[in-house]
Amino acid sequence: MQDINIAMIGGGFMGKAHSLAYAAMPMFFWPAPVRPIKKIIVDVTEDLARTAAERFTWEGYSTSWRDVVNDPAIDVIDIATPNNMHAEIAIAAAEAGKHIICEKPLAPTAEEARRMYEAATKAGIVTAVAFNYRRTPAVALAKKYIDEGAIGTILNFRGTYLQDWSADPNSPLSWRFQKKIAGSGAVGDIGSHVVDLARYLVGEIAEVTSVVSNFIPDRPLQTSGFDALGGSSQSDGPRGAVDVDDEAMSLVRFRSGAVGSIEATRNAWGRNNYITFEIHGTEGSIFFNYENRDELQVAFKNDPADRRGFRTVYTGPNTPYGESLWPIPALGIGYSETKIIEAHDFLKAVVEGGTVEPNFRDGYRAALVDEAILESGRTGAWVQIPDITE
Ligand code: NAI
Ligand code: SOE
Repeated sequence: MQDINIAMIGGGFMGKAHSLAYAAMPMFFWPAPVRPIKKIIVDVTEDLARTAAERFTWEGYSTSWRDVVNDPAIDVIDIATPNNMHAEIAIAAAEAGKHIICEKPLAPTAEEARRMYEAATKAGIVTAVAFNYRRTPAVALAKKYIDEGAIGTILNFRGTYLQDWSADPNSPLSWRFQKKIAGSGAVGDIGSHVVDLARYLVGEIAEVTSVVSNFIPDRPLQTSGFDALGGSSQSDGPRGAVDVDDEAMSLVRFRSGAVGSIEATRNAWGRNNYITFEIHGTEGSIFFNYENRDELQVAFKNDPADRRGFRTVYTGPNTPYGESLWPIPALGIGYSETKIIEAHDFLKAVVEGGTVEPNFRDGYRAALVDEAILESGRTGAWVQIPDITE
């Protein structure tokens, strides 16, 4: 089994998720395509980097992503920083010939995403963008049914990503509310996941029209050294401006002629990680809700009329990725499993010299859709998604 030396930039929330995925990948996928070696983790201060290395079991740590990107011992760069650093690190890593997995959204703007895609294409490296929800087995099962024609020609896709961690106006001014770091708000942060699912399941989006709103114009400045998502409510102290969107609702038209909607908000009390899609086709329908992620709801036109209706299929050993996960359906798929599968599929492509999806091309296309949603929110018009020339 080949060793692949990984360096990860950013030791926060995703630093934890990706570290766990590299450690667990060979336990699930055996024989594993590679042995992932967690060589170096990078963060902004000595203390953060050392703590991340110790906690997430990396061999070493650094405070200089540039040194690490140019280290000849490193094969793969994993970018898990806030969005504003993705492009600079990825372009340097591509120029150094490293394979790259980058967190979503690929970049704060489509222009930066384009530069990342072009640098990667020029370097001939393997890339992945971490839209991990595709890797939920029930989502992969939905894709299998669609590809097999089980629901016929797709007519309609209704997708949502609803959370409530920022619904309290006194929850802190995370970097996710600052345009210079995040690029956009709910649109890039969570709407992008729905855009990815829509592209994966239905195909390219041709045009969008949207309502994009901000309801909470300022939030308390953070006092701890860590970025907090929701959690602590602070009604005292200085506040800073929120200059990104809180919420977006879009109508979309796919190139296939199918229509649909995409909604994203982090202010929906009672919704936690409510990623849903309902897809209607000429032969049946599919419904998925990530909060019940072992389940896929399906309804087929050809069922006998007195039995027709949604039924639940639980993912397990006989559904996608089943042979590597747990031996009994509904034993429980978690967020970690989506990241473990993601790490497997990416590293397999690295060692086999292949490609994996979603990659930087997909990240760039998703960024174009995000940008069209935001533009339509400003103008009220339908906005077309430009073609990518290869
Ligand atoms: P975080 O704020 O928890 O962690 C980011 C880490 O990067 C921090 O430790 C920070 O100090 C470090 N960092 C910042 N600038 C750096 C630099 N120049 N060099 C080295 N380290 C640097 O953020 P989180 O939640 O981990 O988000 C990171 C990325 O992952 C974002 O792009 C976000 O959108 C994405 N994300 C994706 C998720 C998914 O489900 N696919 C879930 C959560 C985040
Ligand atoms: C916050 O909305 C967040 O951490 C997003 O950044 C992730 O992409 C999402 O999957 C979970 O929620």
